[in-house]
Amino acid sequence: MATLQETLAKQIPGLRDEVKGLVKANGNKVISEVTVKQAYGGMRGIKGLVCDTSFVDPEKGLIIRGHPLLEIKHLLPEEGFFLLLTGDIPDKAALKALHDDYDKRAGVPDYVWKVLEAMPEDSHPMCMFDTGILVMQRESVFAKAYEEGIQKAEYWQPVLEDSLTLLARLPELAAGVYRIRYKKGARIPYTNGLDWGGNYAKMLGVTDDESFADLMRLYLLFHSDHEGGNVSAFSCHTVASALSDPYYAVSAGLNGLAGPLHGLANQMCLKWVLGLIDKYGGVPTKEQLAQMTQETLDSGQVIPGYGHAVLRKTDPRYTGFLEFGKQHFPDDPIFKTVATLFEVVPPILGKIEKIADPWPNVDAGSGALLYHYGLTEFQYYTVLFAVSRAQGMLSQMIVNRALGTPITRPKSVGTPWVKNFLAEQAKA
Ligand code: AMX
Repeated sequence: MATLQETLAKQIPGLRDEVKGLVKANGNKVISEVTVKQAYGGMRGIKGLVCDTSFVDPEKGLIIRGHPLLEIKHLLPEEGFFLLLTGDIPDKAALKALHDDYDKRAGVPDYVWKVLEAMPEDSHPMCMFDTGILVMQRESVFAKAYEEGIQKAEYWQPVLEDSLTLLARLPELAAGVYRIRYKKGARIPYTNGLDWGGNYAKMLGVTDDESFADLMRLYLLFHSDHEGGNVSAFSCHTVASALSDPYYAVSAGLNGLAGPLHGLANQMCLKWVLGLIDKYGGVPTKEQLAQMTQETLDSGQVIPGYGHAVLRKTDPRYTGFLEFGKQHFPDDPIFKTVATLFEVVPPILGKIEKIADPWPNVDAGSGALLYHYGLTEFQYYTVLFAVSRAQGMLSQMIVNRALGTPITRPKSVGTPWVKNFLAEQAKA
């Protein structure tokens, strides 16, 4: 089978023709309407973006290029990246070529470590990770090619180059952030010939337990993409649409991921669960969990790890993590608490009319698994999410540059405009 680069080069002309033809023949057909509520409400549900890498079905959850996530959970995350980008699962030779390519590109430059080591000790790991990415921006081959006058039809090639370099380096950067921020001793070097998730697990240096590497592989696959409209993907998309290079754009997306309603929810979730165990001196009973859920809601806070803007059923990513925990350490107290919350929280949230989705999302369970292996610094958890999500953001970016997607610029209106529009409508 062809390499990633060759596969894309073969696919792109046909993809361009297909989209061009679609728009030419149907450009004025309406696929979505916008209500006043949507305009004021985070544009929820408006179909105004195209994303071919993945789709989130409200009932079934994440579908990557037609494959429901739990049906492909055996894939390595880098196989998932190949799939996101091309729609094909790589065969052995194509995967080996990708691994060899990563091996050649790996190696976070020394100047990055100097910057990170100079940051204040209480810096958030997400800020350090993002900073590391931004500092490497000077290496962007896309930015250089653009300056030198590259043709629009070729943009995707240096964007792919930057993407592969970034992906090759992100596990090392993220592991380095962990070891610097939490004073874990010398950084552990990248190992040539080891897969992406296995390498990351090794460089973190948390445990030698091989099942931790399996968890990392699962984690890095599960968080990789969630269609185009979530905060990180959409932010990244908007920034990249200005032809900012992948370093700038991924960093922008990850700044959104660092919000507590998005990727930071996994940190918040574990903090909440640990607080529950601490309060009750062990695994709380169902009654105690119900009481604390109610108290958290009454204090005006959200229950982290529950609810979703698109999903209306249990997130299959949560189901996958729950299965992993049940298989490897069903009696771990934190895992047990997380599993019991699944029985307790949805009926309570389900009774609150305004909550559209009472079910657990990806962040409800992942932290308990990481904690079990000794990765207890939960402020760090969003960095793991970030390494994974970079694969989705970059795949979407490469496709968009291949298609020549223009700069993002929706129209905004003011409240007087809305009032006037409604008054005119009432008259008509
Ligand atoms: N606990 C308490 N209240 C919740 C809730 C939860 N888990 N989920 C939703 N609500 C509330 C909202 O805060 C909102 O209240 P408001 O009208 O008073 O502001 C109301 O219910 C309606 O919200 P919604 O339409 O159901 O959800 P949304 O699309 O606006 O927001 C999300 C989705 C994820 C931000 C929200 O469910 C939430 O805050 N969940 C907790 C945080 C979390 O787990 N985030 C991670 C999401 C997955 C990810 O990106 N990693």
